Amino acid sequence: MNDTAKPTAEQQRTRTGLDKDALKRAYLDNLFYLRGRFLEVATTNDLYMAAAYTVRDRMLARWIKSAQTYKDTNARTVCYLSAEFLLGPHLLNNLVNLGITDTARAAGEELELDFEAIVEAEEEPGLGNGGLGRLAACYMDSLATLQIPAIGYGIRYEFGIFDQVIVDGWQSERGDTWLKSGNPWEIPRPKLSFPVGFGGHTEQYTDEHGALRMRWLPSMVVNGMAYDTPIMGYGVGNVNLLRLWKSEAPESFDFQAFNVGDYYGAVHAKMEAETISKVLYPNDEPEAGKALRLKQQYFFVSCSLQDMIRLELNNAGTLAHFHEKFAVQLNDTHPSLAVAELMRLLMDEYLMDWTRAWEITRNACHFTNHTLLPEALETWSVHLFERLLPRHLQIIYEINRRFLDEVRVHFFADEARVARMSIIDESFGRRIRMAHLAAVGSKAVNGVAALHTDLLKSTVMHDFYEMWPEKFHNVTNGVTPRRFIAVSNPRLARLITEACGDDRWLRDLACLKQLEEQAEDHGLQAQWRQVKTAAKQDLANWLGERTGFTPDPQTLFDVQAKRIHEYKRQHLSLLHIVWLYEQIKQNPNVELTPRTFIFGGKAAPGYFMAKLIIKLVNAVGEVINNDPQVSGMLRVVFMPDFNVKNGQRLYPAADLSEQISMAGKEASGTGNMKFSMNGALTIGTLDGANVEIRDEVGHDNFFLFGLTAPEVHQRQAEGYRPWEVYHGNEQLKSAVDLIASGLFSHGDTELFRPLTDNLIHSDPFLVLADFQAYVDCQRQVDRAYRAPHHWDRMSILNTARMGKFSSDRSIQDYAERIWGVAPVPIEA
Ligand code: 4GP
Repeated sequence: MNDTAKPTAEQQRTRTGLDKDALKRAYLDNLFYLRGRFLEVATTNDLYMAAAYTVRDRMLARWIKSAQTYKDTNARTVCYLSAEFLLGPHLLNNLVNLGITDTARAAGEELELDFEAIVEAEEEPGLGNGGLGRLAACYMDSLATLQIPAIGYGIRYEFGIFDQVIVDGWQSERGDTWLKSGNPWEIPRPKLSFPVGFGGHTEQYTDEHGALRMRWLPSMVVNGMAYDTPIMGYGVGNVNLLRLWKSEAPESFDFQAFNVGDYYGAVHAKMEAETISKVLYPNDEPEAGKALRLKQQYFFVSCSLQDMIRLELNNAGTLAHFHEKFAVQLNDTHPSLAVAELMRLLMDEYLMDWTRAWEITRNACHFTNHTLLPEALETWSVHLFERLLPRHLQIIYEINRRFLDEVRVHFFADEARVARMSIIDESFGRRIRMAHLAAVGSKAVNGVAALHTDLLKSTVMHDFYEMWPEKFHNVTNGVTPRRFIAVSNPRLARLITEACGDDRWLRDLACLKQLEEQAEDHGLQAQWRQVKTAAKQDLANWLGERTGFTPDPQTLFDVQAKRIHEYKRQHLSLLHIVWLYEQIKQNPNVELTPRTFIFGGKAAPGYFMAKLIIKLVNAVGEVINNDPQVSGMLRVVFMPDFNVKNGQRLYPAADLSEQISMAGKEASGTGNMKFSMNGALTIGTLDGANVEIRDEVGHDNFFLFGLTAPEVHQRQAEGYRPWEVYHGNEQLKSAVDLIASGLFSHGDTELFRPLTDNLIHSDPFLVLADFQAYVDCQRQVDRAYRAPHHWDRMSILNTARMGKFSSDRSIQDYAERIWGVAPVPIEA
């Protein structure tokens, strides 16, 4: 842009100023020019869109300045490759990060707009299943806030995670149509697109220097088109880029077919191409029809790497320093094809030799593992690879051949080890182990909490750890306090700022420590409790509107919100509830703290047992909530459609956070951090990041129960017999039997049998083994809640000691220990 084309300072102030009048003018302008509406006739969506554009306009100058500065300084850049980004609504988050929430509210008031309704109108982009997708979003927020140049690369799914509705107590899935009213945050880049091939064959040829080379002649090519979303840092000028790829048919797709009059054939090819970015796969699903998922993985990895190569060639003119320019982070195994694709691009397209290409690849990539669950450790059949990615298969074979030679030398003559470590699993039909590919092709491998990393090193990646101990790191997860305190819980944010004297804690969460000295202060405690009660009232009202049942905010809100999975053990909590119900029925005067149990979470559409657990929550709720004898003591409610937006209502309102997975199964958890930051106390096992949370908040301020990971291992090794536990504990037996009796299923004794039978006869996640410890621990919770000052003190201390669990700390860890990247400050 030459100087005369640049807007003047005055023009810029009116167009993108941050004061109230500028906001009002810009808002009406956007409503008029972008939506073609005036206030009196605008729909809620128009009003929201105008607000979003008004906010986006205020990010653009910073975005462009960031991009320009990163380019000019040739800054080392993090490329976060993730098949999922579970972003949550943008509007309020961007207002907070820009620091103009109050001004925007005031501007809205003067225009007589309903600010809350406008914020509420935003459809969140649900481009992730849960854990690792939400983590990616928190990391994007922290990267920008820490002023680290970064690009998030992923897929622009047309349909994200399904919407959950509850019909007759069962989960029912509805297609997520987040794009139907328009997405004001993204900028489409039709000219920024890359071809991605599939199928076909490879052939050898001799290049002009007489060297033998390979080329791949795919049988199908699709294009990946970029859609860019700005990611604002908090209180800084840095705005990073989230670049999501949409698949399209190449422009010329229809010519041939049209010439011979095959209109349908042409349209079919277009549809096939577009299918690739159509829908997010739900996880926790049994394997089926997954060729498309492999296509998705390759598609976004290839587009992203081609884009990085373009950037580097534009800037440096050579790829020799690609790995110095980019730190590529593979978010789980989904993008691990990057290892093979980068090799292919460097060798086949840019004619590098193997040694140099491997050097670059191995130094560019880094790999995070997010789960030890065997069913989540991705493998793909060699057969499928042959069909879809024949060139990559050759490259993987060659990587493996060279790698296994190293293994043979390192672990002298240990062929069993060679078979275990091979990228190709030969045991059940030949399959490619994606975690092995990622580990071999990466400079660093990390787990997401201390316990998880230890287990990674001692179990699934043990051989790799023995070979390359220096490659292994732990980076404990974190979450962004901007979204999960400031946006979700503005009352608490205000109180914290007041108590700390300033809002530095939002950029440096360790500052919350200052609250510690005031934890005993009855004045602060009273305000703290007021804030919690107000959040509980908000949630109660919302639940009342959605479910017809309004919980009483004076009761203890006991919340378990996360994906529904047997290892997370929602059914352990249910057994406790049923047990409590029996206690009250047998003795209506039993001394109990009145509680409302709130569950939220989606089950994978094909995961029967998880869906049955949802049905059981609702069934138990139906009976208990309608039993006048227990009303006032015990209530159960299922929050439908748990997503980022609804999570933001839940975290502030919880008194007790349930983190009760079987030890050794939850890699980290991040909900545990969100609840605790908002002053909930945790009841939990020594699993994932619970271990570190407990160490930070203090053992006295955490309700611990259950078997440890080594104890779980031992119980299972000895031959765990759940029926003995069941027969040996009368109260447990009676709770299980009550579920089986039909009391919660209108007399149907078959409905919940798969669940109760599974518990009694198999119980793979040791629900029965932990039952008594859990019930005993819940008794302690009950007593503690009846001592309000004591409880408030523990609650304040939980928030005060959460500094470690800011995603800023996690990103700082990655930056220093793994990526070697430095901030490039852009002034606000
Ligand atoms: C999740 C883990 O289950 C969870 O413990 C962890 O906090 C989160 O990743 C982020 O690291 N895993 C997944 C997955 O989401 O799909 O494997």
